[in-house]
Amino acid sequence: MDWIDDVRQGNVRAVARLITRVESSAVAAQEAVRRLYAYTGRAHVVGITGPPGSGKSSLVNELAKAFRRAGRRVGIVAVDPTSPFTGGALLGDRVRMRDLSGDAGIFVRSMASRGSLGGLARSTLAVAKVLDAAGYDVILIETVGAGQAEVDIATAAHTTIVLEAPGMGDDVQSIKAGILEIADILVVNKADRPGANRVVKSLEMMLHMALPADDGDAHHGAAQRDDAQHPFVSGAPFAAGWAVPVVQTTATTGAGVAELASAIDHHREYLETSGGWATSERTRSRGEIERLLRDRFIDEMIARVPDEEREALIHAVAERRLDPYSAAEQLYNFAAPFQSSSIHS
Ligand SMILES: Nc1nc2c(ncn2[C@@H]2O[C@H](COP(=O)(O)OP(=O)(O)OP(=O)(O)O)[C@@H](O)[C@H]2O)c(=O)[nH]1
Ligand SMILES: [Mg+2]
Repeated sequence: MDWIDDVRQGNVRAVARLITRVESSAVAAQEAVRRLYAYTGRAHVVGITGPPGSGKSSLVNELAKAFRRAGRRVGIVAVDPTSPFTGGALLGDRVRMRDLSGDAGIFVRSMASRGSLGGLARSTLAVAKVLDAAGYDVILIETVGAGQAEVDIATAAHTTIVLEAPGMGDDVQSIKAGILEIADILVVNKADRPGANRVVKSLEMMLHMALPADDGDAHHGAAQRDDAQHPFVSGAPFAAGWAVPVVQTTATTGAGVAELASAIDHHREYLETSGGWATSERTRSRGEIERLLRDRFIDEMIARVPDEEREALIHAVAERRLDPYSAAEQLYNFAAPFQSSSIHS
């Protein structure tokens, strides 16, 4: 039969095979998403970002186990992992047995973001869609919290978790102001370490200061993200609002992980009851289309403009013989692939 049926039935080998194909070629990714997209949209996509070494992988391991205990199937995508997932330890005995019978409850895939312009690997979202279509209920995407990756994950996920930990260059100053705009849930991991309370306090203070004077609602996360571009349809306000929780965890012992798992579930419920889920889907769709377009433009440009000419333009800009706008315009005109002028939706 067609691979589609195998993937939709959650056949682990078929899923693994398809993901390998999706990762290896943009054409394969396109084909896979085109055929599977109609079967996606059920999974809760959760992004986990934070500084290197803050415990993202350890926490994702523990979260996966917590969701498994609740009978949920979990897909994990780690972008640019420097620390390996624990593999065997990840799968509890029962899960491992089911894994053997071909019904794995946890699927883990690591990928490098190398070659991608933004922070997310090009194929990350396609891989997440394969897992969604394969029936994984929760998809955890780990990315290191740095620049574009952070922004990308926030537009790609329904729920964005930002991790902090004590002893990471430490102190309030090291916590970037921008995280409040992307975080739906803040986590202070390594709660067993000295200084954890101070990090919690700093975050709570930042949250408090960020709260607008009276309309304290309709403020955070997906709501705010989309609101910036598209005012809500009137009559569908975020009545209850979402108060960003600060959760303390110790990934090495599992302490606080159940609370985090339930905060994640609450955020989903909040999105569903507030209309935020649909908003989040639009935000995600917009972000993804933009990323795909950007990638294609760059690909097109690279394919059409010989390396030497591109390098010559770069040199000219570096040496102030040409300004960057003019260089970009030349490349754009060279590569612009537009021919057709009609759009179908
Ligand atoms: N004490 C303590 N150590 C922890 C905790 N969580 C993780 N660690 C340790 O911190 C180190 C980094 O953990 P990782 O899970 O690899 O962190 P990460 O954020 O995934 O790291 P990168 O992927 O490299 O950015 C490991 O040695 C963990 O064992 C915790 O809650 N308490
Ligand atoms: Mg990691």
